[in-house]
Amino acid sequence: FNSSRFVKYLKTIQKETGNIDLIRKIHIAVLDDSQFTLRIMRVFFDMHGINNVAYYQSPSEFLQQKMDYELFLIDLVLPEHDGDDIIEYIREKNQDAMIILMTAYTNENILAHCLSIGANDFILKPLEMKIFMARISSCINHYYLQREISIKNDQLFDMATRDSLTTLYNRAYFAKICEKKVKENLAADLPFSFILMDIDHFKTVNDQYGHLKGDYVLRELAKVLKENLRNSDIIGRWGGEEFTILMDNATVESSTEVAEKIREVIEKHCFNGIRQITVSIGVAQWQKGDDREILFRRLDHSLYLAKLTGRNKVVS
Ligand code: GH3
Ligand code: MG
Ligand code: MG
Ligand code: MG
Repeated sequence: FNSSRFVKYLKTIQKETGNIDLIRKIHIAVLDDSQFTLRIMRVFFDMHGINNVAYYQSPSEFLQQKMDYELFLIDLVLPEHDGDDIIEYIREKNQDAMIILMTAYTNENILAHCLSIGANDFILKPLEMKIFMARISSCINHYYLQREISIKNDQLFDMATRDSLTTLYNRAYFAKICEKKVKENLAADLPFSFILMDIDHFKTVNDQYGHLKGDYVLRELAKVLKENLRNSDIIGRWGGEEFTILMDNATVESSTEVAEKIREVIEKHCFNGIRQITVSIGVAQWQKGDDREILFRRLDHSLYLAKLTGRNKVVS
């Protein structure tokens, strides 16, 4: 066969279906120094209506691209480059992409090496359309499955660690991060402090405006906290209308200042037609010999004093 006869012959072969719709959605890069192979592949893809394909004949041109394709089809034997260098390069830039090697070269050591450094599969040349499309389908299915699992994993993690109303960390996860942070701060010999905050007379907000408006106040208050704290501060929803904050690198003085600022911001914040909201706050710095229980007992006590002595205030 010369190349045009081969192309004609290919067109007579019954179209392979597989999961073509999925393949049409992704971005594909092909790198092969053979014009003939590129032409064959274009025919394969065109026949299946797969148009999101970039064809590269020159490795140096290919290497100038962003490696943001989802599928790479890479020739193993290239001028001035080895396929395994290219695979390593792609993998370094793109952890998730599928990489399929195309080769007429069947040295088992080289193929095994390529798979071990990041290729997902290989296809032997000469390319046969059914096998070619089936391999790609199978790789893409795997790719989508992995991606779905990873998205679901992230969602599960959020569900397990965050409070669904405010999206702040829930109590269990806040406690877990604290354990880690406490160790880090103690090892670095840095001061760190905790804030415990409770909304004043929140029950009357629910009674007066209804539970949904009460929920809105909790969400809005969480937003105010996020906006007024540093990224390194860890905010958790401790319970119903109680919030905790762990402040890195903060003495009792500096965290009391922050608590006072937050108290003021909340006092002045407009909660969309709902009466003025105020909070009472307890502050405590971690001291030598503390454990979480001792520290939270001190925090609780400070908060209790803030409530007892008039609310809308900070006690440390
Ligand atoms: P104090 O100033 O002494 O803290 O008074 P308070 O009314 O805020 O105190 P209390 O702890 O008695 O009431 C807390 C209220 O918070 C009771 C509960 O119905 C309400 N609450 C707890 N979680 C939620 C929630 O998720 N949504 C709404 N809307 N209300 C909640
Ligand atoms: Mg080649
Ligand atoms: Mg309370
Ligand atoms: Mg309260």
